[in-house]
Amino acid sequence: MMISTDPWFDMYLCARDPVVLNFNPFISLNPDPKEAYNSQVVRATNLVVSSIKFLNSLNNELLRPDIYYVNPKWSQSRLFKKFIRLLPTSVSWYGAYMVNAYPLDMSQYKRLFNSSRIPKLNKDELFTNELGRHLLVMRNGHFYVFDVLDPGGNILHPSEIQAQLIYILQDADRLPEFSLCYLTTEDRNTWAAVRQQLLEAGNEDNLQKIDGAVFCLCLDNISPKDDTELSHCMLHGRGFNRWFDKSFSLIITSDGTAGVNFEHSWGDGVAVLRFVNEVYRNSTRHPAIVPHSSPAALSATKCERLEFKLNDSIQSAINAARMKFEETNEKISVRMFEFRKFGKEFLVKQKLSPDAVFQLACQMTAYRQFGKIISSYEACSTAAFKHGRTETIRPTSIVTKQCSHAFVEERSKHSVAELRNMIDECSKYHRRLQLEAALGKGFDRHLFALKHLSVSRGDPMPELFLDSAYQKLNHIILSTSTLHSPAVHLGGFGPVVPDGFGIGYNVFDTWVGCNTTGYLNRELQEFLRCLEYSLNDILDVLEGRPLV
Ligand code: BUJ
Repeated sequence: MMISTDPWFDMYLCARDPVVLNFNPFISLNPDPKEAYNSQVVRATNLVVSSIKFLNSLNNELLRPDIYYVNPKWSQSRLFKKFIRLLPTSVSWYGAYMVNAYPLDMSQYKRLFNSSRIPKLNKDELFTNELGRHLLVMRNGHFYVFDVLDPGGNILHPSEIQAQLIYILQDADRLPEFSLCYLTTEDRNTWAAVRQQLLEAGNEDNLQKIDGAVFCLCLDNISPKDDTELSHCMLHGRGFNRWFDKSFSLIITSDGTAGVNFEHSWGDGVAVLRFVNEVYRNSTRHPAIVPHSSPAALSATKCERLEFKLNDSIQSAINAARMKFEETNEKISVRMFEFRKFGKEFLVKQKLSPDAVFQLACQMTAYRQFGKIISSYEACSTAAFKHGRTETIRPTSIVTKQCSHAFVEERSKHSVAELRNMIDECSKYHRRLQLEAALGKGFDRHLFALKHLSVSRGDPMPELFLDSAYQKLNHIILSTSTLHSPAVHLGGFGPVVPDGFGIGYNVFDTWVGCNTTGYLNRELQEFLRCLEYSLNDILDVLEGRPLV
């Protein structure tokens, strides 16, 4: 049976570009505040245990629902929690609605664990094995699996998980000649064909173990020296220690830095962020092991190293994938940006929307750099709806164009009060766009659905979709996404077009930060230079100084 979100799944699953860089984003975690808990094995063990606790809560339907609170203070209120708990499930939604709290769709969570995207010719498939009880661990390009749950759903003792991880770190001391991982960086049709060869060569059991594992833990043999290196590591890594098709991979570097790289077709940032928040909180507040905990004796459980049968044809496919991957990695730049002169607190006092101000700054920047407005995208969750995924907020509008034009081309023509007024208008308008998108009143998914209907009926393509304006609108140069969380250190994703930028950002309490990616390194650098200029201009006007 066709369900209403199938076309959106198809959009992802039919895409033939590699998932790495083109689709998979990453979110990296803050370090554990207790310094000594950040060694690779301690952090990995604690995060694995917290992740499995999350999985158990999910499976036992004990996970608190995701709720959007119009008045966030309610989220902390015991009275509210008690009130909701007492209501029968059939009416709990109405109870929450009465106090302006809106339960969100959580249907994506069923694919968070035990899931993989399987490459198939022309359209991939999503696979989930709810019965899988084993963890997939990658080290130096080798694959290991061991059970982290017993048949009754009990978590393996943390000291045993610790022992298995220590064993794996010792065992995988060198790289394999051919690491299968590179195949998951391939374009999807090529990978689908090689996967078929792998199956025919007798690797079915191993592939099933990978696909159905609870998740993939990547124990990396690298200590990133700064946030740029960390972003490269989390976004694409070196290819040989990732399985990019897994619903998510928890990556832990040698210095205990943790992050999640996730495949995007099954779900969106909201579900992954909830998971990240919970495991960060649980692993730091209730760590399963402490730095001097002794690992269990190994005999209690079994850890299996997966050995693959690779013929000449598969080996050359791995080599080809590796070459392509390394070539693409050479081209992608990651640049961090920090603006320390204001943040959310200042903007809120100015009665402005922090998100709107950041987006306006991006619009001004593009106007300054390219001399025109360009196609821009801000991701917005539509989890308020059943099976909701995302809508696009279009930060480019008549008001942002006028404001950008005034700031870039007519710097001395307008009074400070006039410029301030324009910023206010942009903020108001952006708030409206955000609300409309979240409430399903954006236009992008509407047009997407109309196009889908037309194609599925075999109609000739309506002119609208062939129009150059429509093409331009969908050649997204500025692809942006934001998230706020005390658990998150960094995040990022690749550009969606070869001449575009991927911009993960956050307006923090006292500063503005973004992590940007792009294939055009010089343009990306210039963008960030102009962004700083734009934010300074905005600050000048907000503090009553004329533009110079
Ligand atoms: O729009 C969609 O349907 C999904 C989008 C697609 N796209 C990434 C192309 C916009 N997916 C998401 O929005 C998920 C992105 C998850 C990562 C978000 C990263 C945000 C980074 C915040 C922290 C930055 C701090 C920098 C400090 C220097």
